[in-house]
Amino acid sequence: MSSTGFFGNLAPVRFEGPDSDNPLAYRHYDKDALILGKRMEDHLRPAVCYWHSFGFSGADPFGGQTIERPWFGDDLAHARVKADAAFEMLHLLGVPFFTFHDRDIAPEGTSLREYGKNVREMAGYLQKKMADTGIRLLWGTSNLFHDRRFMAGAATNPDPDVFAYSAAQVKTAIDVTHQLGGANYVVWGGREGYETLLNTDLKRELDQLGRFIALIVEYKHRIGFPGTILIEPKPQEPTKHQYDFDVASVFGFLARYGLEREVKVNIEVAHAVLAGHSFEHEVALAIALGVFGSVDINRNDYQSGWDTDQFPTNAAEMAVAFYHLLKSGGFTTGGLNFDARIRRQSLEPEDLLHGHVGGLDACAHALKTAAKLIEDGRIGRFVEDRYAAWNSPEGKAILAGKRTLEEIAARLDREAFEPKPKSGRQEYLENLLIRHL
Ligand code: XUL
Ligand code: CO
Repeated sequence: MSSTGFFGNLAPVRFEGPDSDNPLAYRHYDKDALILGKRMEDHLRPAVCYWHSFGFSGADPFGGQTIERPWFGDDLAHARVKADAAFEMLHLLGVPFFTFHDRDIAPEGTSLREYGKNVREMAGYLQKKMADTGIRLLWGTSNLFHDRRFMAGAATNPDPDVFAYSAAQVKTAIDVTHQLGGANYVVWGGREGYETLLNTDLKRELDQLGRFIALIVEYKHRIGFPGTILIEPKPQEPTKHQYDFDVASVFGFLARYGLEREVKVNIEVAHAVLAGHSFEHEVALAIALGVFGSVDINRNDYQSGWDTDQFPTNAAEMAVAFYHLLKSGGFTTGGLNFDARIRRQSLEPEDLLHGHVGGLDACAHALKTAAKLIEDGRIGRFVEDRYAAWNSPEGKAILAGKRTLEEIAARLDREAFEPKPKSGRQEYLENLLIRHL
């Protein structure tokens, strides 16, 4: 691959094993190593995101740009330099997937028509790079939150013209995601929520959003896009309340609009934390409800209260989620997207590599730990034993709806038994997890 010069003489990152002291080597991520009979890369399906990695300028609500990039600029020439650097980084990291918003890959131009033309032009540019390198698209998405036209929502806007504009923009984004063989298409409702109920018709906005997602699903089937449509839950920020709050509320929303078999969730660790949940809770619930799709593996600061999108570092925490994921059979179309950004003081190109190397290594470490827990089998057996009594004829009859409340009460009256509490053994189970780290 020809070098853009941006990464200087940084060499491709290699697996060197847990004893390596090289800060730009993988200590756990060994993509071809077999874990439970499957390559590590095929388990994790890691992806670099375009927006934070190549779009973040370091700006925060208190200050402007700190990070300089040769591709910052609003024309197609800059967009191509950005794409060159992105593919160079994917190559250096040895990561198989990337993700993007329409706005990340192409300049907006002066009209929606020009925007669409730019997005299609850049998709063609990316397609050639993908063919040359074998790098694939985990998902595409559309940015329906940055421009001021979306300030009162995209699909949930009081103005149907904004709904229509958003639909047209999404159509192009799905078209190019399909063209590039994307494994999924993500919907994140950045402005789909409200700032105050004093100006909001909640029911109407939910109906609008339900219709919008249904339009996407209908279109996907019409064009034969084989990927999964994903919704990414987030409780708040930028709006005070986002309708796709968490996995439970997204499931309720999908069920209300008859979409629960068509759409799955893209769970972000940082958003789970903002919702007051743990990452493993969101993953386990999505699996239980049959809507698990993919993961944005960036973590959140536990104190900040806003979305900090940091690279993951805590293998022990992630291992619990990965354990549930592995038990459910692992990813199908989904993967681990690093929707993570370096800090605003991380100015050097190599900081981008440090973030991804450490993040991917933490994920690989968590995967290995989760696999060991499965091989060990004690946690699995403990949970099975814990519910074993439900396999009794009476337990089965209750669940199958073959007992009324009166019949159950009459049995208690007849048999007059006292249930016997059993230890939940949490400390023992937590120690098993730590031992396998
Ligand atoms: C925002 C967020 C988005 C989505 C894609 O918090 O996570 O970047 O992942 O739109
Ligand atoms: Co995200």
